[in-house]
Amino acid sequence: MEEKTYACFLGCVIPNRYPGIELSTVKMLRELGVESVDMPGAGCCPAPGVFGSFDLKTWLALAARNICIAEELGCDIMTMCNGCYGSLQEADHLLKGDPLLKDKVNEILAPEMEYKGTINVKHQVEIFTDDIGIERIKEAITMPLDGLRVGVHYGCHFLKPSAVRGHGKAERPGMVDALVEVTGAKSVEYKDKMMCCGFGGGVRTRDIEVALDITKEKITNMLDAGVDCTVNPCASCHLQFDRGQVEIEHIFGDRFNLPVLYYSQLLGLAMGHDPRELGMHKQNIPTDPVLDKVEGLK
Ligand code: 9S8
Ligand code: 9S8
Ligand code: COM
Repeated sequence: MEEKTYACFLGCVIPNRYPGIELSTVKMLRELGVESVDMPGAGCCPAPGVFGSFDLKTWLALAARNICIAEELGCDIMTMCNGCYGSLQEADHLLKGDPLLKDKVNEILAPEMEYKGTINVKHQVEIFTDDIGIERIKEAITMPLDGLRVGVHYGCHFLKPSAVRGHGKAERPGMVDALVEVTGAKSVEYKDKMMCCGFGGGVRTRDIEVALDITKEKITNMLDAGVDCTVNPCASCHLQFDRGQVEIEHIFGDRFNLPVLYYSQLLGLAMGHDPRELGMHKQNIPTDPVLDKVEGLK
């Protein structure tokens, strides 16, 4: 694999709430030969379901501004949140395919910036799968997570709209399941696996009870299938499942205690790292049950 450096797009949730997502991603990618650099001055992506629902022109110009920062760095963008990926990948796709739209956006960005269309936007899952590859990850596993039952949650924006994202099979994807299973864990099938976590499209902001009711249903479906934890590739889904369980207890009285791991945290455990090095102690729901389940962890 040729060595590659990505511009690391953090978005809002990771620096403000889940530093462990950045920490574990940057660490694991580096160990697997992929470097990343900061994006000075980057802002909100902006969130597709929130900004996009109000004003598409503003959404597009702000997304293009972030892409310009990576163009100046000369790097493709790496995202760790489906919403950030959704906004930046889609904005890039629209601008590359429509010169008139590009001119309009550049009028807004001028004179400070100009979108040129010289880089690509990637999701962490694509970097692990396509740049690094399952075989190379397999060689790096020193602490196989045998016996661990995982409920994989993909989230909506990574796969949809499928014509724009281009991963195919939006209803039966396999990418994250394969990345989970290479660690030795089992990706367990459960009811309505492809359902939203409840966060999306501004639902969480508009009506937290409706959002959490959806989250509660997803967690119940996973627990019914006998999972030990849930694993996601999206900072916003991560927040909705982790912080969401505290809010669910507060609003509905149900206490689930289902450990929530971001994908690179799961991989980090399998690559022999201590949970603290992966920022897992910074979360709301204790992740100890995962450590108890796998012999040798802790
Ligand atoms: S940035 Fe601002 S709100 Fe968020 S984390 Fe992901 S989506 Fe993009
Ligand atoms: S947050 Fe992440 S991608 Fe979304 S819209 Fe439905 S699911 Fe959870
Ligand atoms: C979810 C982002 S990842 S948003 O709520 O749809 O904007």
